[in-house]
Amino acid sequence: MDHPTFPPDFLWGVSTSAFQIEGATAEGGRGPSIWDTFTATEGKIARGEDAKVAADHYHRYSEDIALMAELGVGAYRLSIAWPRIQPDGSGKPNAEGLSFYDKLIDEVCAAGIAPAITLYHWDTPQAIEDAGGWRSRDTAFRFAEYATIVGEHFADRAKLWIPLNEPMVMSIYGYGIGEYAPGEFLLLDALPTAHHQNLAHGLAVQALRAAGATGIGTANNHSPIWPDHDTPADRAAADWLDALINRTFADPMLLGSYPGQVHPHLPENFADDLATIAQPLDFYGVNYYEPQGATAPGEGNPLPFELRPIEGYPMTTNDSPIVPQALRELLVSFHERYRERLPPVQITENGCSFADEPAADGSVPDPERIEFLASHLQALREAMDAGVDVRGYFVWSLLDNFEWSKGYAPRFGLVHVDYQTQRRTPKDSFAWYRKLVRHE
Ligand code: GCO
Repeated sequence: MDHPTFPPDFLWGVSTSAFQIEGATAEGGRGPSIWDTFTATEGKIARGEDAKVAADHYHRYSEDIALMAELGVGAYRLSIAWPRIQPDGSGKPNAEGLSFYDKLIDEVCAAGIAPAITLYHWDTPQAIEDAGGWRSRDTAFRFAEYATIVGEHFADRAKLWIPLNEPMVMSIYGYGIGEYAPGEFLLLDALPTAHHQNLAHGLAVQALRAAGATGIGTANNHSPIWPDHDTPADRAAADWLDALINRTFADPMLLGSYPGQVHPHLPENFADDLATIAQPLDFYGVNYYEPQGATAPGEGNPLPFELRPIEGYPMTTNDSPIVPQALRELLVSFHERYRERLPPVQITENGCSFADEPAADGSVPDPERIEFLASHLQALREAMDAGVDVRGYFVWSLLDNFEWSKGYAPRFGLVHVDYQTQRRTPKDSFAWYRKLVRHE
């Protein structure tokens, strides 16, 4: 499968997150997170699965770094688990937690790979949640203290920094509809959690800069929103959904404002925080998976929109429609909306899940993933040709891992993980991506 060409200094990477691959949830002084609580709650995770072992990356990181070195990637996006650094979410750092990430990050650097550190990938320390979590403005300040500890410790080694991964998913899936931890069902009353995460983002950018960090950006999940029919009602619903999942996060960070639709649902004093949130960024990270559909709400629906499945496209096993051209549409729309306020873009996540069954000869054919990656890179190239300044691309994910409430069934890795034996097997897409990264 051919692929388009990219600039020689284009940054190729892979992404993972702590809770989804590390395991060792009770080792190294780590405290409990909301995801430990959520996975221990009956009925929340498919097949009752949990992440106590996951891909055992905590013990096997050397093997995984060797796989990245074999790929030849320029960067590795990992997340640092807040509950490993501050088991209760505040106070003195846990030396064992810092030591684990020192060893991991030093080995990544020794392999000639640049670390891209996400400070927070949803694993809120349970003690912070017990004190209100993202419903509480105070959490933004606890997060900034955590950012100072990690920034001061790793600023000498990290190439890129992402304060929070996908605050939209935490707000909507975690607090709005409860599909993810902490499992609240607040609907639009969840919007203060979006604002407090945006404030945490701004405070963390300030803390990282004070610690001497450079290369600071975001990793926001964005989707083009398509109205079900081209009618005023469906277009209004789509505009509301676009305001909620895209602009409630991008606008404060890039424009220093919120879309009007959400103002009534934000904390009263939100405007006081806009200057703090709109910190200048060195890059804007976009996680892209799929477009979303919206239609006018039916009778009795408390929301101003209804989600509408996008039909007529091939699907992944994670129920995502495969629509590469929507990535181009998204990036061009960002370029037009934010213009000179949009810093250089990194695609901090793009990937897909399929069954990825090992073949009799021990290989793991995954032609659908090769097609997915090639077609999305083609769309990315077209967005760049249309003027969007994209500097890098990170595949989600290096390894098969714990896919949140869906457990281990969705396999996103370039590398297959046998969860019984922890054996790693590079899939066919691994060799395909290796060739692309090495310009072979
Ligand atoms: C996300 C998260 C990842 C997911 C991936 C596949 O974007 O939702 O960053 O943790 O595992 O996107 O759904």
